[in-house]
Amino acid sequence: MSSLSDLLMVRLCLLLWLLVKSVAAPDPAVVTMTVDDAACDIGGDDWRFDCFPQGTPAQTECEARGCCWRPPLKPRPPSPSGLTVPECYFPLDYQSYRTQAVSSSRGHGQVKATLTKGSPYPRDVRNIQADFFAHSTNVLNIQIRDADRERWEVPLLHNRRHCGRGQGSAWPGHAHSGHEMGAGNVLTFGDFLVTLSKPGQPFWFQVARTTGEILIESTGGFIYSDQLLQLSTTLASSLLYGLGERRGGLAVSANWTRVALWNRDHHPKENTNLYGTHPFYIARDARGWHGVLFLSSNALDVIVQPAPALTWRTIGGIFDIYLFSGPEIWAVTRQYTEVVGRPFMPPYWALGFHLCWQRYGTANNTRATMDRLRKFGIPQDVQWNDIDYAKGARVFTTDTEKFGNQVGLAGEIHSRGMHYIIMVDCGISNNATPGTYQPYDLGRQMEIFIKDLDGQPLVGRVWPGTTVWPDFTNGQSGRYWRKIAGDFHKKVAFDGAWVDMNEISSFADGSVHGCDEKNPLDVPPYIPGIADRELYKHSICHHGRHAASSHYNVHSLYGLLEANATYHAMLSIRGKRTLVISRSSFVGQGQVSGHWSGDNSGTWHDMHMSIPAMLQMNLFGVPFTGSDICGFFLNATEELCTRWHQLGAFYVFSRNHNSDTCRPQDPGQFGPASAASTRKALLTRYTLLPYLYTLLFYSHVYGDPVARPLFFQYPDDSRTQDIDRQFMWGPALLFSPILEPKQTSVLAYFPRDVWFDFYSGRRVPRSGQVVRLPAQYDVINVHVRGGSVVPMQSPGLTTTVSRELPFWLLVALDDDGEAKGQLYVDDGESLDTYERGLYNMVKFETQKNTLWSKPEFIGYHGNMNLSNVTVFGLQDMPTDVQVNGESVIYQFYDTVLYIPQVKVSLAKPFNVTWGGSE
Ligand code: MIG
Repeated sequence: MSSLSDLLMVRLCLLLWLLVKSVAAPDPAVVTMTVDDAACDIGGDDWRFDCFPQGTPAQTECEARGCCWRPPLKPRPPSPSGLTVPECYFPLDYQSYRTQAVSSSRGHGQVKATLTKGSPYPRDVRNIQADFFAHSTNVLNIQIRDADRERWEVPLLHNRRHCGRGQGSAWPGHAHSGHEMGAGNVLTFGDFLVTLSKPGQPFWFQVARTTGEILIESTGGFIYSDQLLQLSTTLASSLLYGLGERRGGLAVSANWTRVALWNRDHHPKENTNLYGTHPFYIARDARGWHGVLFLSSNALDVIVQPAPALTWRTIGGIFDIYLFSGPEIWAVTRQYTEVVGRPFMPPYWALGFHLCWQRYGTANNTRATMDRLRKFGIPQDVQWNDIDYAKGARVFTTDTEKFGNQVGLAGEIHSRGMHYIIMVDCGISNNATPGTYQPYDLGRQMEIFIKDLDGQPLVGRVWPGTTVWPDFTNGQSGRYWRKIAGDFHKKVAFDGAWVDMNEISSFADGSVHGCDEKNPLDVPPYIPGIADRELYKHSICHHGRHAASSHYNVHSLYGLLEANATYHAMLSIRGKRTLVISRSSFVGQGQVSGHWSGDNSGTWHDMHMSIPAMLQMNLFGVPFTGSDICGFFLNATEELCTRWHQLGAFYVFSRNHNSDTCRPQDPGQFGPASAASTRKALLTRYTLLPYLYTLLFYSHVYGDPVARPLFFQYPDDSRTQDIDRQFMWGPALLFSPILEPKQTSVLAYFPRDVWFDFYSGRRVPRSGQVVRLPAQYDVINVHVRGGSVVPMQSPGLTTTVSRELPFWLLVALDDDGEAKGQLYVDDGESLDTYERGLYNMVKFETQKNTLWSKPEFIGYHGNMNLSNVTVFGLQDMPTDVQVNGESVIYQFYDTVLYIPQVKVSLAKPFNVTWGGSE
């Protein structure tokens, strides 16, 4: 890999070359195809930007594109994602657009540029307009549009101006951003310094922080054609995270990685596109961290190469790029979620344990699984039913003959203090007798379905046979969905919805009639490196018509739009918070739903991969995420399933789900030893729910990840960079699960800090290194960071019970004897409790042998009883312990102080002191 000075050299060369060329070059609109030899000496393989992503071209084909064709200087085998050093690459002087004019006004800079060299793709955009907006002090938005006509633009659910062409004044806050502009082509927007190309020069830009660090700089062959848009930029370092939904390690390797993004019903597998699209990365730079979002709903290739540099290549829409200045890593996720939307606040019950199986088949079998958990004393809050509840798999119907009494089942689940979630597929059967299936009849009447070219609903095939799909970009779709969900809810009182198959997934590729091979929406000139290299494979035709645009443009947004409609329908039907879990996801998904990682398998590898799957979604502002515990496909062994429940007990979204082809795998299926282990892990989870809920609250308000990679908490410790076998909840808890068979111990890395075993309070003797921890069959290692106050609660078998039990506090002291923490409490289900002030926020601080509570806001009047305080990390046994000045009983073992009868209300200030030795 190149050293820093090499990189600087290359950048300088590139810049000089561009300047020289821009002076010397003849007038625009001349399409020359001769390639200057010197322009092909670009300073090494790492800087080759692929000019022929279709495959390996012949030299003549390559040179016909005005590109350089040379074997790599150092040939290398393809990377795991199939890339290697391109033979055909852009020359240094590849000029596609020439700058015509640069202008700026407060908070806005603009470049107009004109095509000088046609790209190899049909329908180049001739005149482009690049707008640079200060979205806020720390968010810069770059939009490059066709100056002459409108193109597809992604409508974000939140905080987004109206789609419109080029007007600068855009959205609230814009006009007030109050940032000063520099002179000429160097502009200042809040934290950003933007340098733009000058008239006559090739179109080019660079974004740095005002503190000097270059974040991105355009390079390597800019293309803006109708169905191929490409922009390469330098990267500030080769350490970057994000770019999902993607299976694999957390960090994205800069060693020729291609991440293809296109929502697809595909079981999680490395190096292919999965259910969701999140073209967002967080990268290290010279000062800290910054983030970049490439907001596109069209199929994408993202290529990362060792220069380090990154290429965004998409097949529609406009260039719409957001930069987030950080510089702290947590600031990046806050800035990102400020733009794309912050996560919904889940109901408290959603934090409990969830259980599902695709093959219960009947209400009685569903009840039996809950009974089995009860028998073993295993907590459970939510019972689910898959599509087998529905008659002929038609959503919003219940199969009373086959499935039995679903209405009664829902009632019984509620009477147990539990909640009920059902599957809601988006494919609506079109083959029922007219007048018998309201979702179809009403949808036809309202003309709600996605249309084929002939104006009739586009027909594909899912579980109920042939189906059509609601168009959630249709202005009436919310009303439609609310009506059919609401009518069904009058019978079966479900509390949340599981939206599946919404990539869109169809068993008939394209439609029951296939697609139109000649239609460039179905078969575009270039298809990114997605599975099967076919856009509509296992989906619907991309010429399909939505109110907003073609399916070609809307496809990857569909799951977000459906989840949004479902979320709002459920809120209005129940008048309370709900839980929507969606398989397909897009930028901003966290506002309306959680996510599970789809059809994984019962293998140790899948279990391991569930950790980065959850952590990446947390970085994307979709905290409520987990994987099917024990795996969906394949039979999980007792050992795997036992270990998996230990890990899954600490997914933010904790659910065991299983396919219809597998043996049952609920936690009661594997005998007493396994059940006891699962019970223990889940009781630990339930004990920690007040802390988890507080984290979800912070996520709702600030967008902070709930489950966190170690690097997020310790970004300056390079040893945390690739850790994906451990993870944290917020800043206080560290989980180190067993991820391999036949182990009784686990290697865990402890960043330099104070750490205590959660169960015993014993301090981990060393940190800043890997430690071997015992992990018997019924143990998952959980550690608490010294310096934290963790709010807890006596566990119950449901949250309905546990919410009424007393709170506990765990005080883990750091080396100065200090600790801090927060507790957020509300009724767990009313809407907008924070926004309406119906909550409590209590802060805790420990200093000099005293724990103080500070109720900062009290607006909720339910259970706030505190019964126990435990302190980890004391040097000496106290001789007296007092609560609000009154001596109380206590116990002391080793370095741990237990105070069992605190008996105060967390809604009022109190203090606990453990004195004596001073
Ligand atoms: O084609 O509803 O990922 O969790 O059990 C399979 C049946 C359809 C896929 C989901 C899975 C669910 C299954 N669904």
